[in-house]
Amino acid sequence: MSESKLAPAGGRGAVLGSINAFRKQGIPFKLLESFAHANKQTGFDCPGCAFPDKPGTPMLDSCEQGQKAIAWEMTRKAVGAEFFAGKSLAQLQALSDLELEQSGRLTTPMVHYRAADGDAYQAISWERVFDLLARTLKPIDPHAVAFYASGRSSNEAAFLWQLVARAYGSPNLPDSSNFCHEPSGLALKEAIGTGKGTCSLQDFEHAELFIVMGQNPASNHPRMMAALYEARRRGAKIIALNPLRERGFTAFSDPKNVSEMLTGTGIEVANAIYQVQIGGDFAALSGVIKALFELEAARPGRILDQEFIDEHTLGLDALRAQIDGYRWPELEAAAGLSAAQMREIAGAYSQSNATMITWCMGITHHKYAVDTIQQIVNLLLLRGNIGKAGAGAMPVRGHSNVQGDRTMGASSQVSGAWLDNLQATFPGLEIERAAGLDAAAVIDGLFAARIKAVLSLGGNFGVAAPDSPRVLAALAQTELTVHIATKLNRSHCYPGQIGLILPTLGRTDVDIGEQRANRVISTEDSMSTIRSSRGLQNPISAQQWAEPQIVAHLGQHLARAPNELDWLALASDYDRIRDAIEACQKGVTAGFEDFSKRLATQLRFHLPNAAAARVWNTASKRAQFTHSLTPLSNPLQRAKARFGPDVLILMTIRSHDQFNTTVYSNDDRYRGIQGNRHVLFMSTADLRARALKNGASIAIETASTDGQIRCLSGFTVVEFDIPEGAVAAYFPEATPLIPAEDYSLRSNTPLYKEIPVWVRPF
Ligand SMILES: Nc1nc2c(c(=O)[nH]1)N[C@H]1C(S)=C(S)[C@@H](COP(=O)(O)OP(=O)(O)OC[C@H]3O[C@@H](n4cnc5c(=O)[nH]c(N)nc54)[C@H](O)[C@@H]3O)O[C@H]1N2
Ligand SMILES: Nc1nc2c(c(=O)[nH]1)N[C@H]1C(S)=C(S)[C@@H](COP(=O)(O)OP(=O)(O)OC[C@H]3O[C@@H](n4cnc5c(=O)[nH]c(N)nc54)[C@H](O)[C@@H]3O)O[C@H]1N2
Ligand SMILES: [Mo]
Repeated sequence: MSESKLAPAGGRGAVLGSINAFRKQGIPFKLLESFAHANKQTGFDCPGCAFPDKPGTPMLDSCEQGQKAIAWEMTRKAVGAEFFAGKSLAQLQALSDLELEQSGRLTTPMVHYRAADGDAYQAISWERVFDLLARTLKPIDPHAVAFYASGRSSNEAAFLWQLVARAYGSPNLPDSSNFCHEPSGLALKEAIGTGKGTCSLQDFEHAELFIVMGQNPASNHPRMMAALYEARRRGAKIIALNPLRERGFTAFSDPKNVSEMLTGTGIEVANAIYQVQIGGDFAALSGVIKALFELEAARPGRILDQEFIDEHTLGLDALRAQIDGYRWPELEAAAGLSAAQMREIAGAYSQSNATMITWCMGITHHKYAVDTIQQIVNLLLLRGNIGKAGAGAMPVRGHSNVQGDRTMGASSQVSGAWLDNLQATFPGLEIERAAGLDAAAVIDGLFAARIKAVLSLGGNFGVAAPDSPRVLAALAQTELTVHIATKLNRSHCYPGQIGLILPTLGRTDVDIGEQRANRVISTEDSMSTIRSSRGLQNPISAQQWAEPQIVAHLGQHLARAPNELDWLALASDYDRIRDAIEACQKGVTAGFEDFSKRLATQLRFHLPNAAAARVWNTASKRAQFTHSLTPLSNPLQRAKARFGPDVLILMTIRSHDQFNTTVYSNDDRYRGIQGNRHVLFMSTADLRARALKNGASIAIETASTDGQIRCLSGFTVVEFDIPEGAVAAYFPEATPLIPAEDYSLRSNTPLYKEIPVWVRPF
């Protein structure tokens, strides 16, 4: 569909989308009403994305995607024992992701025994769950067990999760960050000494220029879209680097703007969209830096922030030498942009007094993600754009509490100081100190049958991982799989010898059940705001336990020594968990002093960010310009050299109607797609070169050298405004094409967005 025929992003469509979501889930109007009057400050943290919300705004705000996430969690539909009765695994596996999600909330603990007669999940009491877990896990080498966490749980649950794993003896805490912003944390930590974004919500009000890279905020961070819309209205400039002209950038209407709502119009939010080649960002940034050096040479002393550079940084000369070595034709070919375009970006950048660069998965899901993010930092440092109002480096996180999970130590790599603090706070436990396996290493371990058990605090590991059919099959070969989950998903359909599905409360649910005090939980958003969160809806089943309760019972049953810790007492009062968190953060993360008290009285507070205060916790105590040996080529150039001229580069992306592996519908309103998720977006030139017509049925095959055949048929090709040589398809449908062989350098993030493929009619 041509861009002009599409309605603007946001606006009327967004409001209708929210209303429909609640209606479809059968959520009573009365509840919605009480909900509408609740204030975000006292209600729950949105289970959608990690972009902060404005304090004081109502729970039902204008974010369509947040409302969808809430509505789908609040559904009154239930998946109880009756749902599973008589259903074989094959029958469960035959359900689509949408059907699994749509079946409702999990309400009863379920178990599947591979060896038993019959092939259905059966109900099991909580008591038996923990006996079974203790019996099964105790004989296994803890290093053969993985504790995966998705970023939806609370800080309190995540803290207990890593404590249980380490007390049991397993250092393996892979998490959804390994699939997501891992390169961002690593790159920032090395360059500026802080692994988190340096901006706050106020910075959005002061920035003069935003460079938005590899991100589709209209679908995935609508609250950021609204902030960009406001910024554009006040005169800030917005530049997007993206192979696609995402709808939010070309036309967006704020659902709060009545006249735009009534007329169905929107404003062009981005001043310019540069359709960079997939994986061409390192070259594009290098070109912009080269152009900036050219400007500086023409107007010495006027372009770079020399004072900042002298006082705060190291390494500019090496960067300059690297950039000088790049020639414009090479930069143009690798970036997929012209020298004039890169000079244009540099021109806009040189005129802005406060620039923020934001990025998401279009940057991190690549082989050279760490180097690319460090090139972002280089560009920012050249004009002192870190640690001043309206400026900064802003990785926009995915899951609502993915940043918090990491702060809580739910990661395979934590500092020695953290482990020391855990040990000192819990002297009765024997804390495992070894470095653990990340998600990529766990996948390898599953393939090699070294991993015997996988426990998941949320998420859909087998589908979120690359090479999903192989990972699901490997999960089914383990001795034990455990899923603490709100909703049914495909990973649950591939149990190990013993498979458990344990129903839990979500953010929207009132935390009742066992006697517990201070039942408010906390989360941390992408801008390091810790906030309290309290559910508003009564759970649909008393068998849904709160996450901290489940994890504490697990700890109690896995105890290596009697009386090592009274886990249940610890989880009986969430302030006790928070007091333990506070003790463990001493000397590790600043800002947790008086945690419980401040959470109760202030409801939200910020963790300080050293880099934002121009304190550089790097080895040199300076911000570091980084130069790298990254080859100046993009994935298409590299793939053509290996696989021949017909190869294309595939990126797997989200539609407007999904949350990660959770699919809400088969439509993608903003890209004009209806009723089909098995589509491949392709340029006119590539269609012609293959004598394909728009709408043709095709097969896609991965080009790889590992001997595995990965091929998907039944896809429809859609003519789209995308660079020649680049194609796009939705995740998780296209995930079986992604080899779990090659990962992002140093950060081990799967290469979800640079898959060499061939496309042919089918
Ligand atoms: N409603 C909703 N909200 C979400 C999610 C969801 O699924 N649904 N998921 C959450 C999570 S966990 C995350 S991580 C975020 C994801 O948020 P995004 O990163 O916005 O999600 P993707 O769809 O993966 O989009 C990647 C964008 O990068 C572009 N891109 C791909 N490759 C390249 C490249 O090489 N260079 C550049 N410059 N651009 C590229 C694509 O065209 C696309 O616009 O959203 C979070 N919020
Ligand atoms: N091909 C491809 N693959 C990708 C990506 C991509 O762009 N392309 N993106 C990657 C990214 S960025 C990410 S973050 C990962 C996401 O990977 P995951 O986090 O593993 O996957 P989700 O789909 O977010 O997990 C959804 C499930 O979480 C459970 N859940 C939801 N809320 C709660 C809760 O409050 N508590 C508990 N215990 N469970 C809950 C539900 O059972 C639901 O089915 O996927 C990655 N995979
Ligand atoms: Mo993510």
